[in-house]
Amino acid sequence: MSSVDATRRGRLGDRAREWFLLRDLEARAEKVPAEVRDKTARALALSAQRRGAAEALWIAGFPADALRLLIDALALARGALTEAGLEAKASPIDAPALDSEVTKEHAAEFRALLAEHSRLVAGHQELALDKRGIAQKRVMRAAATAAAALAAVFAVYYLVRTPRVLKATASAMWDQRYQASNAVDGNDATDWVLPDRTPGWIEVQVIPPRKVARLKLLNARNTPYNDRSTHEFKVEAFSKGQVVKTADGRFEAFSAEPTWRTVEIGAASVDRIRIEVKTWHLSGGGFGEIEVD
Ligand SMILES: [Ca+2]
Repeated sequence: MSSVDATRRGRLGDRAREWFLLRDLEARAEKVPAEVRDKTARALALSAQRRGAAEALWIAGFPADALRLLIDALALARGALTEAGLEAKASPIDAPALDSEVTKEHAAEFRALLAEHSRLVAGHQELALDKRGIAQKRVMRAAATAAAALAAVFAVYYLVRTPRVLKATASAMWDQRYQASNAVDGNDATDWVLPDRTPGWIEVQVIPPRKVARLKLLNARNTPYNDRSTHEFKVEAFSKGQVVKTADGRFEAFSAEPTWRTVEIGAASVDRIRIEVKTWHLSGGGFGEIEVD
């Protein structure tokens, strides 16, 4: 790293620190006695008001008076700052009396005076803020920066994250209220249910394909009827069309309470898992939820 880079980096660091801590601003504010600060702050406020009026007049087509008012605004700001010992005196500026006497050079001068006014006011913010005002400004800046950082983190998160989804299809369902998607909706109270006393299967697509350690199955209950759940089932996990794991399992009895079974899978790049309902308790089989870990 060159010394130029180091200096530049140092300057950036200083500016960032000042942005958050406002130490320079506070130190400068402390140097100005309270009564001087109040008087100067009032003069600067009046000066800002005149500048606004000058800009409005310029736009409305009264350039001569606009220029005079802006010169007046500038003189007011500079006079107050000179009195407070914060700025050097400047020589007076002349302005034409009639709009017809305003030239291109005067237009350029108007713009230059606006810039000079901004510089004077922005360079002496300490006069508009007491210690409490600076503390408030510091809090506002920290809060704004924290909010911006949080927004950036979320933006990056949503950009880079891959949505992980399970998509379910089934051989059949009792009716529209018991569709396959009920088994992957994250709601224990909704079931996928097969037609009465019929074997069948439900299949989940694992999007994107990933390593699956285990499958978790919540049995159906068909609340509030409590008349259906799976008894014996068979699991097949697939990767690119190949079966990578098979397992048999069972739920011993019907239970109106939510009942989970875990099936160890331990396979990589699983893209599909099929669960076959072989037998059932009471009127038919189904599942409340299917999860993969
Ligand atoms: Ca469900």
